[in-house]
Amino acid sequence: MAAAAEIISEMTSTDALQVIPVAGSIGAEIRGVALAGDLPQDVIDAIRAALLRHKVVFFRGQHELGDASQEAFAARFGELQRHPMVKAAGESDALLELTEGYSASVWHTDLTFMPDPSAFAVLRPLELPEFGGDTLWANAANAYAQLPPPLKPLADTLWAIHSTDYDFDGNFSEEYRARMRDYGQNTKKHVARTEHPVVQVHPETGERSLILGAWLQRFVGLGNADTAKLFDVLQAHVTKPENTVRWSWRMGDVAMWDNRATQHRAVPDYGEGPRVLRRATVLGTVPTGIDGRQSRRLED
Ligand SMILES: O=C(O)CCC(=O)C(=O)O
Ligand SMILES: [Fe+2]
Repeated sequence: MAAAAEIISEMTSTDALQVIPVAGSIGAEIRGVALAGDLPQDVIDAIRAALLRHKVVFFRGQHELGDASQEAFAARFGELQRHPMVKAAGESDALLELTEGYSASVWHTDLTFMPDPSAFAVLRPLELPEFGGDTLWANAANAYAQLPPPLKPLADTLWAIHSTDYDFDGNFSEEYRARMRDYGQNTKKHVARTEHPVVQVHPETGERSLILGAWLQRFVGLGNADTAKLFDVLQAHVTKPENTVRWSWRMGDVAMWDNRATQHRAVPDYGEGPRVLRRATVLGTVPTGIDGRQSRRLED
């Protein structure tokens, strides 16, 4: 693997930092950094650069990282975003806990029902099953870049309504829904609905990404049947295996992804668990389409 390693040179505190791609389209492991420490700004900048390029980065052996230091590390990349519906985990201020009860086992981009979905997420395991329970990420920028030419103009003009209806349609366990802040277990209610461009321009890289995912309820101007078929056509370009990376978790691992250029999902192949992870989320900006129009929250 040494040949594949990009050693980030011109930096002082980052001499030990290595960025090693782990798949062809997306994903790199970063070695030589302890996330629980008080990291110098050039290390944070190097991590951010690797993240923008590789879309998801992985760190091993971060056993020192706890709730507070996970939050503190994430906060180096921007303002923390609390989940709008789910209480923070344990004593933490802003961490979302993912357990067997919360099935993230469908492809999604986080928080797309919001007008300002997250920019970054930092995820670490607290308990892992003996086998299975991997996480997959897909490169949404490559998916757009590699769309067959006749599909590009179609995607370019599409907008979609993303809604929390998904959360109330039986997709999450009762245990999980019971943890939803201020909402009754069986309430069917729009907590948030937002209209987003399907092709979004990344605020930092300028790359275009195909943003779809589980909260996408309907394409604007199309009914449910056409939405379902067109969704499948576009989504297949995002999730094809060669556009993804699959991570087999070990204790001490940390994954961090750029939510503006990816989708991800858990693989529920580990029986009854236990499988517990905690996520810190960094607030993003309001997405912009290629014509410069921005996403907008829909009122009921
Ligand atoms: O449980 C997983 O592997 C993925 C969790 C997830 O979707 C998230 O942390 O945003
Ligand atoms: Fe997620």
